[in-house]
Amino acid sequence: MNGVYMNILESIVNKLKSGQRVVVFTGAGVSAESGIPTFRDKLDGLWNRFSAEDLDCADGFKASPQLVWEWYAWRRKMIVDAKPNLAHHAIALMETLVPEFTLITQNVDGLHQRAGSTKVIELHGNIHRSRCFDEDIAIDKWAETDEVPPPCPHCGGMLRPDVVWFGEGLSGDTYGKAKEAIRNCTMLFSIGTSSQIYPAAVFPYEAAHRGAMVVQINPNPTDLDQVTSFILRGKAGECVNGCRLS
Ligand code: BV8
Repeated sequence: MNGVYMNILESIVNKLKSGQRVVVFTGAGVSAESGIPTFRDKLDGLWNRFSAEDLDCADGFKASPQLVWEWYAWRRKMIVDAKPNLAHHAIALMETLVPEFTLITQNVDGLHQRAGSTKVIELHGNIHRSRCFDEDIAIDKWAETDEVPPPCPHCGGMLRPDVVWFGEGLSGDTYGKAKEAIRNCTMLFSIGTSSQIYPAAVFPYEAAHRGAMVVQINPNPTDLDQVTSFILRGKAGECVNGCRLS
């Protein structure tokens, strides 16, 4: 690693070591090295004739509940077969080393929790849970039948994934906790997100405007570059590992 990069890492680690209130904000890029396609990647095979926005909304589900359920089942199986990567593990380690730590993720894959993260705010829900489309109650366990989508064990209505679709509001409690963490943080790492989806995309800007050090980890430029203190232009697994506190 060249001297400039080492100086940047040193500034970041020193800030981390001086007992900061840290937020890590992640998007699909943090799971890319686990083999999970990002939303920027063309969906594989069967799905490459759809865009995520077609499938990732209540209208898409009402129009084709079987197709949308199968899309999520395909993603869920890929995620179950995947493993958390170095970035997930490094973020879980950071949680144990930093006195005040919050992980805010846009991802629904649960890989942060599988790596050991516990202080996780899942802004957009979790693909491993379902909700009854009619009663709107969370359903943790359901019988996979030959009906697709499977029936709600309570009322027999259709199940849907327990995720926030486009056009749906985030849960007030989840959004409120995230806002609180952003309001108080002195340092924010934005890792693997194109910062295009609202209202989540506002969080790093709010942190920067409140004077927090914002570090962006992304192999590609994003709009957030303009307000970041440091940009680590690389893959999450490589960069977060470079910021090892130990
Ligand atoms: C809402 C769950 C209103 C489902 C998802 C202004 C304010 C509020 C809303 C809007 C607004 N303007 C527009 C809207 C509407 C909309 C929106 O944001 N649209 C966009 C297209 C402009 N927002 C909404 O609809 C939200 N709801 O506001 O409702 C409301 C309010 C009250 C009451 C009723 C209604 C809901 C948005 C949530 C949608 N659900 N996910 C599912 O997953 O199936 S969004 C989904 O897409 C993800 O969760 C994530 O948020 C987003 C994808 O973004 P990223 O994670 O950043 O991934 P992406 O692929 O884009 O980028 C990956 C990045 O990683 C890249 O930069 C790449 O370079 C980088 N990368 C690649 N490899 C690596 C890497 N980085 C590091 N390492 C690597 N190896």
